[in-house]
Amino acid sequence: MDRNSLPNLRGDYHDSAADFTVAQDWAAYGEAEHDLWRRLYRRQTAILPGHAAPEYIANLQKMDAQGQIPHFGRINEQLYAATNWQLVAVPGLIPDDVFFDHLANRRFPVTVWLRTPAEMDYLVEPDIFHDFFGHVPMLFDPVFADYLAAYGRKGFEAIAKGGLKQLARLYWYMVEFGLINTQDGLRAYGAGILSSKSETIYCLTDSKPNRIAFELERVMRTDYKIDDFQKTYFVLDSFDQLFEATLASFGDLYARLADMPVIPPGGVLDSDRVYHFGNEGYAFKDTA
Ligand code: HBI
Ligand code: FE
Repeated sequence: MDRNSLPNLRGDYHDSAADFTVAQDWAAYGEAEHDLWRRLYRRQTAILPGHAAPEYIANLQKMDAQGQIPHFGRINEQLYAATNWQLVAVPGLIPDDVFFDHLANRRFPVTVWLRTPAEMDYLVEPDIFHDFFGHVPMLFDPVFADYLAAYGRKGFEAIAKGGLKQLARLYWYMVEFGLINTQDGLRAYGAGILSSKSETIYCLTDSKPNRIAFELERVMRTDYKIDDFQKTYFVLDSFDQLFEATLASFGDLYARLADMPVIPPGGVLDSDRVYHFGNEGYAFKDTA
C-alpha cells in the first residue's frame, strides 16, 4: 500500500517521512484544543472505575496527561524507560505494512490532530485522543507491550501468507475492543472502548452483545463492522494468554483458516466458552 492508495484521509500527509512519521508540532495546538482535550479526558476518566482494567487505570495515572494535550517527547522518556516503546507522530491511519513495522520496532504511531467539539462522542478516523488515551496506557504494561511488538512482527508473515484480514481481526477484537476477566468481574482494556464513553458502558453492562472467552482462531475467523458497537466482545484470562497465543508459531494457520467459514460478528459457536449470550446473538452451528 503506498501513500496515494490511502483513502482520502483527514490528516496532512504531504510532508510525512517514508515511514509516515511527522513532527508533532506541539506548540501549534491552540488553547481551545487543550480545553477540548481536558473535557474529553475528564469525562472519560470519570467512568473508568468499575469499567476499565486496573492495569490501564494505574498506567494512565502515571502519565499525568489530564492538563493538556500530551507532548510525545516528554511521554517517551517515561515510556521508553518502562517498556522500551516510544510514540511516533503520524498524520492518521498509515498503510498496514508500515504500521506493522513500527509496532515490531516498539514504535506506536499516534495521530497528531484532535477531533472537533462536534465529534466529542464519535468520529470515524482515530484522532490523538483515541490513540493516546486509548492505546498508550497499555504500552506501559510489560506483557501487553511485548504482545504488541510480537503482533507487529507477525504482520510481515500475514502479508506474505494472505492472512492480513485474520491478523487485523486479532488487532480489532483484542487491541481495540478487548475485555479481561478479573476477580471483580469483566473489565475493558481495549482502546476503542476506553476512548469512547458510550462503548465503555455498553460493552460491560448491556445485555445485547455476546461476551465470549478469547481463543486465537475463533477471533481470527470473526468478522467485524467498523462503524457500530461490537456484537461480540472477547475476554482474556490474562495478558499473558494473548502474548503467548501471538508469540507462538502460526504454522499453517492462515491456510487452515482460509478453508473455514467466516463467523458473523454476532455469531456464537457450540465450542465457545460463553460469559454472556447476547440477546442479539444467534446460534451459529459449529461447522468446524
Ligand atoms: N494506522 N495510524 C494507524 N493506526 C492504526 O491503528 C492502524 C493503522 N493502519 C492499519 C491498522 N491500524 C489496522 O489495519 C491494523 O489492524 C493493522
Ligand atoms: Fe486504535
